[in-house]
Amino acid sequence: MHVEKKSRFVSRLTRDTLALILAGGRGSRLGPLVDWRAKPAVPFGGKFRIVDFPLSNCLNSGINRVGVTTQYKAHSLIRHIQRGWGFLRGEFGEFIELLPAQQRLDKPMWYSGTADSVYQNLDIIRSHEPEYVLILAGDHIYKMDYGTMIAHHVNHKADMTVGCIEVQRDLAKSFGVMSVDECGWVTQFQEKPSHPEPLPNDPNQSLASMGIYLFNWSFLSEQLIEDAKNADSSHDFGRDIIPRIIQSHRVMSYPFRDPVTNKRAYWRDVGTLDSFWEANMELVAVEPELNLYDKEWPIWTYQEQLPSAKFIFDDDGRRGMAIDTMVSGGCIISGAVVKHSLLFSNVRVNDFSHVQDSVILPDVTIGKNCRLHKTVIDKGCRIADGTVIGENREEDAKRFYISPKGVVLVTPDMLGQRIHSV
Ligand code: ADQ
Ligand code: ADP
Repeated sequence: MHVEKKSRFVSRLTRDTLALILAGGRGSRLGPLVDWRAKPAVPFGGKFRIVDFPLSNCLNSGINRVGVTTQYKAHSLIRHIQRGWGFLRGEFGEFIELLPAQQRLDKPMWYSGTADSVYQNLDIIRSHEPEYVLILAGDHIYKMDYGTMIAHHVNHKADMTVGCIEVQRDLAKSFGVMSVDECGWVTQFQEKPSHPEPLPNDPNQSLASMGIYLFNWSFLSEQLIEDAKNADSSHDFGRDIIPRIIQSHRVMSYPFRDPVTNKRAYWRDVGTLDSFWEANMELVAVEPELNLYDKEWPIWTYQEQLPSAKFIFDDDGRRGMAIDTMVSGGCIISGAVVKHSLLFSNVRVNDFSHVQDSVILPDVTIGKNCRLHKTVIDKGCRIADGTVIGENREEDAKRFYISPKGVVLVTPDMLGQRIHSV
């Protein structure tokens, strides 16, 4: 197809698409980091929240009609979206709409599964008259042009298309695992199988669903109405809908590849504390796989207006410094050393302290003479002078949460510092 015609074809498809970001799951594998906020609202990468990634992907792909379904602990997620994403122009038909589980229809229930969260909003989706509905998870870090996926779907005349990526077979148990034929049609789909099917050409890899689904609107609506009548269904796309429809309908796969290298693209499910810590740490590498400095694909967010980061010699002439570290606005490192770490906004690190391999969320103060190693410090913590974390597992386990790979998570609740709002 001629290039100009092709890009007009894609932009028409993205205009005809409504995206729904599912942001209502419990996400309990992130431990106490999600005690008080939904997973998509967890801060990531210095100044973002996880949900900024699928939202930015939508806008950068030309999809300007987006609904976000919310339920558990939605307060900070809603506040973030209202503050940061209110710039779309309603008069041009653009919006980001919050869809809280509000017992619409006459169901006396919250959203029971991912499919139910869409089903309960069918009338709202219908009112926007989309041609295609793109369903996205609210908890993945990646940069993806959904336009090429929609074009792939339309070119194959599919009823539904599932975004997929190769993963190590031993990690595939936590995903939906699929098999495809030589043309890419999905022939098998198992949600979180205990023995994941390997790829035909590589016994160590499996093909995982990214939890990204594109549907023709009329087909989606029929399937959800059908599923809602089924008392045995858990109303989940991965568990119920996909395994059922691949028997009788055209379900296509869309392998997510880097548009430049055509190799497997960057995609991280930051669902556990270890994967959250690792994905943040990857960003401080000299050449991280995820380029946040890419002007062609900006990640939008809400951020407070803050002064620049500052590094101070203390009274004894001790140098405040940060090496292999990302330091956000409002931070002050005073006579302390920070190595291979990521400091979010408004972090203070005081004299003689040493921070290494750590992810420090916004508004944290680290006192004097502290040593922190391999930690995640939640928003708002005040670490007292002389605190040592990450050197003695037994001691840490008495007060803090330790992940399987030894990352120590500290929250304000663990320090007795949260002002209870209820
Ligand atoms: P999981 O990530 O385990 O697997 P799930 O917990 O259902 O699936 O979460 C998917 C998304 O939907 C998350 O963003 C979550 O917040 C949201 N969500 C979950 N329950 C919801 C509800 N009741 N209401 C609203 N939103 C809800 C899924 C797929 C797998 C796939 C992986 C990829 O089921 O097949 O491999 O995603 O990570
Ligand atoms: P974020 O860190 O995501 O910006 P907040 O710190 O503002 O979120 O907290 C999210 C929500 O959880 C707020 O409504 C807050 O009042 C509530 N919250 C946080 N901690 C507690 C607690 N210990 N008890 C009750 N509510 C809490």
